[in-house]
Amino acid sequence: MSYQDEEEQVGSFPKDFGYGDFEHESDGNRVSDDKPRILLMGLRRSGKSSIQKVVFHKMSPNETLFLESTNKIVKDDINNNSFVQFQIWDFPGQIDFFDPTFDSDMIFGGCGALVFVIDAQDDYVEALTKLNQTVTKAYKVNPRIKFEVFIHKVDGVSDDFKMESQRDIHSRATDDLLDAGLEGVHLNFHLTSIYDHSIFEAFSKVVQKLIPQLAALENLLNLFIHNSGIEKAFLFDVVSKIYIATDATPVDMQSYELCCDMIDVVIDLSCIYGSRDNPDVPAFDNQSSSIIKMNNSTVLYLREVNKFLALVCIIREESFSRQGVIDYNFLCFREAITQVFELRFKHQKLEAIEQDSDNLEDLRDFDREDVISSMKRFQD
Ligand SMILES: Nc1nc2c(ncn2[C@@H]2O[C@H](COP(=O)(O)OP(=O)(O)OP(=O)(O)O)[C@@H](O)[C@H]2O)c(=O)[nH]1
Ligand SMILES: [Mg+2]
Repeated sequence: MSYQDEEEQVGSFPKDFGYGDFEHESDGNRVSDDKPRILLMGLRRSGKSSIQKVVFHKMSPNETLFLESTNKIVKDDINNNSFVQFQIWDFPGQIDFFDPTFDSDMIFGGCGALVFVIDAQDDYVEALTKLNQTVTKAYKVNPRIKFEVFIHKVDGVSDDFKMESQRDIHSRATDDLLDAGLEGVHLNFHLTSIYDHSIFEAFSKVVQKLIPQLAALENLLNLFIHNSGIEKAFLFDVVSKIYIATDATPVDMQSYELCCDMIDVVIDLSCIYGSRDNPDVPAFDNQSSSIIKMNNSTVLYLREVNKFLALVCIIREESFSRQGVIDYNFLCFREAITQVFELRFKHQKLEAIEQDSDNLEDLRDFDREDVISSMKRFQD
């Protein structure tokens, strides 16, 4: 088995708006151990490469029709120096675990999440057998792997069929694992399609589980929305449009779609008009912000958090009349996020386990002490 580097230009991905300098930092064959790895596996033509190109390289879904079958493991470094740091390994569909060149210790050893893609428009019996083989093999090498099953291409099927196939795949897959003696393994299921936002939502959930600071980020978002009279807030990775954290209120797909669309509008407008005079000015910078008033008395509010992250909030119009409080609290929030970053970098340098847990304590303390006291309370 060999590896190849991701090609330089993929589909319609605009070169001027990507992960920039941090992209492809590591050299081709080096396996970087510090970054969690997400493996994309599944039968041939199930849609693995399409998912990777659409989510991380802005390829339009229709262009995936022309993708060639993958014949080697393709490594892609998603390294934007923020919380979203990992590698995606796109596997060929015909992978054979019994091939002596398949180094399962190396492949599954440093793996954070294994995404297994099943084509819902096809007969999935063979896919379930492969899923079982894959999970069994991977779990033996590394029991900490998060197993995520994407029931994919659900754009072409009815809602009833979606629900029925999810139920059927879920029960068969878990029964097969029990038969194989793997009681402790938990599979997460997601209904996905590259033709809508479901693939971004599912990938958001996969990526979030790999962010050790997730609890701290959620905590900050909760504090921010409660103190600012905000309905919902998402912290977005701007390039991929996956949300790396949100507050504790439930996510509804429509709100997520609205916020994704807002990012598109802001980036597109900035690309067209923002850097007209100076092409070196990035489309997203610390001046980036946007307010969109909807016709249902809500406001969408976007603010830049850092080079790669944006906060997008849904706010009731009457609450937005206190924009001063929201803006002030946003500055506290941004400052707190910066501190989480700094702690993260410190954390990455610490090797001893005791030191690690001390530092995690720091993170928790910092949430309560610093931020609560600095945020202004929103009052009706
Ligand atoms: N309708 C629909 N088609 C999709 C979706 N995702 C991928 N496809 C199509 O599925 C076909 C196969 O996609 P690939 O991404 O090449 O599949 P793969 O799993 O990488 O295949 P191998 O590299 O051969 O293992 C392409 O024609 C895609 O356009 C989806 O969500 N819905
Ligand atoms: Mg492929």
